[in-house]
Amino acid sequence: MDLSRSAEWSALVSHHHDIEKTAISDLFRTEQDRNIRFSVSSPGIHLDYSKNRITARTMELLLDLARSTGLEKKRRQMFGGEVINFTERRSVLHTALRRPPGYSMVIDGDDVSAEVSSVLDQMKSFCGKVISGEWRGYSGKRMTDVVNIGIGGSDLGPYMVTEALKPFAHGSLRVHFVSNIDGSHLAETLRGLKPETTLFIVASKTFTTQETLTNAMSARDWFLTGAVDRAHVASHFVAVSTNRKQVEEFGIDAENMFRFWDWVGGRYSLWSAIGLSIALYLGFDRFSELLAGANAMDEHFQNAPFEENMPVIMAMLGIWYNNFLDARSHAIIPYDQYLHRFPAYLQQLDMESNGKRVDRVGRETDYATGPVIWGEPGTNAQHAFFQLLHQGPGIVPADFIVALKTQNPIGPHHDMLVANCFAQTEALMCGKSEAEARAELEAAGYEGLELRMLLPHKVFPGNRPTNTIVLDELNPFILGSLIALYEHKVFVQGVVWDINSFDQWGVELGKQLAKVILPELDAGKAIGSHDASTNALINRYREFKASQPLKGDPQLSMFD
Ligand code: G6Q
Repeated sequence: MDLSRSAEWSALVSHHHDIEKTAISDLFRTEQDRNIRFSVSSPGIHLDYSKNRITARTMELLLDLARSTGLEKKRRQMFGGEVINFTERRSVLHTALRRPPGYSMVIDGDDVSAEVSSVLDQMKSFCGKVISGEWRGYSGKRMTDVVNIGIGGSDLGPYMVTEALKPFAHGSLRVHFVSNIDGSHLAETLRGLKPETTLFIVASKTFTTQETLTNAMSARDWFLTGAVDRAHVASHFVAVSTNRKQVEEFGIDAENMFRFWDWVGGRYSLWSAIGLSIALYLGFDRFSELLAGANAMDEHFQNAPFEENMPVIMAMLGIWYNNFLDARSHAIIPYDQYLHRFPAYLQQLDMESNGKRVDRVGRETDYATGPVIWGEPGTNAQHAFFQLLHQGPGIVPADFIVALKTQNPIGPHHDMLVANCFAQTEALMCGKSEAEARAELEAAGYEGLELRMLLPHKVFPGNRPTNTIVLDELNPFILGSLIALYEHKVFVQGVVWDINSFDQWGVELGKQLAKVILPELDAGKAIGSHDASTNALINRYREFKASQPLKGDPQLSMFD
């Protein structure tokens, strides 16, 4: 289908011309029930999308477009385990990881549901042993610290969730995350930890990722500085992977390996055994609540009519701005410090899924696809980049996320946080007109040339769109739902843009590139096989290395 030449697309183009000059604040004046009409709820989550540049007609046309792309069928195909990730010949079944027990699904002869519940049982039993202290380290002590070693999808989700749900941790284990190949990440994480009480989770779907394997090997060296005997690795290193052979080659007992499957994409894997660090930190019951919350959103996404379907609505609003109002980025502003890693997590989820420029038949699209996702928690963000949201050129649609209940009711803090959140969305919508700015300046005693000089700088154009997502509370169930909401939003957009949201060839390239240069950094003679810039950079580093006095094994000296 030629999306940008379809009747549904053209209808949106002309509708945009019709309402281009309409201000959201004017619509509020004429539509008394606007906030009710443009709000939708699912268990624990309320989305108010009334502060958008939309009318009822806009939503009708956007949903027509969604329907015209076969969204209902493609949704069924995903949930039904069809091979929708066709460039990798894989099903996309992260939703099966959070289905309640008692359903049945067979893919390629494998009983998916039975496999999922067997790994969940293994996780539950392992978490029970580690948390209770039954699982002992080599010196007979219980574990106090868990270090998850993984990167990308094997890091961002669990890290974000454990940060978000800190108040729900049982408190007998600390959790740490090492992802970067920069040795400083590992060194700073291990500082203060003791080998005898540290449990490492090596989390890698492929078990071939350079960063993760190198960090794991260095962690094992550090561990052996205390444990000495390699046999002790068995009680301090476990693996989460699809690659049993590589796990065993690394020296991890297959007994201590938690499986998952190639039908779980890396960025969709926190629901699988990749979430082991979450389950250890919160306890298995809390992890189950996270899964139940995601499942509740799966149900909502599958069953709610498009008009009341939160992921569909958010996706189509994104398409409205991206494709019809030329907004190329989307901000995520959680008014919740516990969600400080949520924008980074969503960057991967969204940009790795929909950052694609060719459609499913390989043609370059003549329409924009995945926007740049960015953001930081409020209120901090207000004191930083909100200037651009309010007065910068163009619009940056933004999601404001806030919880009704705080986990830390200290004096006026939560009221102030909430007030700032609501005030910002109101200000972004209303702006400040030239007449209002002039009146303010005059009241402050400005006149003549000085007033005219200042005036344009004091005007806020307004009409800047936001969604407000109000959570009852940031708890495991609701966080699970919130994450699944964004997963499905990304899915819907991928369907409309006719791209494969589930491969990541751009990431695979990154896994290859450094392999060529790494050995050249130790070459005896100058490198000349790249472009002049790359050659010079390599040679500059080679010369620096050669000028350094020889040390012992750099790997071990880090832990001296
Ligand atoms: C996610 C991506 C990517 C991946 C990492 C880690 O969807 O594929 O972020 O998760 O590159 O890969 P491994 O888990 O295989 O180490």
